[in-house]
Amino acid sequence: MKKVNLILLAMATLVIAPSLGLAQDVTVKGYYRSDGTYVRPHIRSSPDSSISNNYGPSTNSYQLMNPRSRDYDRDGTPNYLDSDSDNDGYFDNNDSNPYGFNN
Ligand SMILES: [Ca+2]
Ligand SMILES: [Ca+2]
Ligand SMILES: [Ca+2]
Repeated sequence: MKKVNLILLAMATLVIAPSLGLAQDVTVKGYYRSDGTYVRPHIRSSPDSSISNNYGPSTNSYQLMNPRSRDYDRDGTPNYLDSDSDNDGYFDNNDSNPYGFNN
């Protein structure tokens, strides 16, 4: 009986887990911008109206494919969970440069 429950739980997890956010990531293939710059393949969050849940820029190749490890201000809270990713006092959704560019 217990084994059956475990199998059912495992199956339910496989079906439900992707709908909880894991499946929302978008894998972007490498491409060239119109100005000729190459954009390496990377993973980003699916577009929505909120900036604060974005993964933000990666700072190394590991972060490129592991967006949940990106932590711009290195405070231990990854960008997608950090409401003020660059720690300048302005929340991401009200920050014209949420990752510190041009600040
Ligand atoms: Ca977003
Ligand atoms: Ca952070
Ligand atoms: Ca900010």
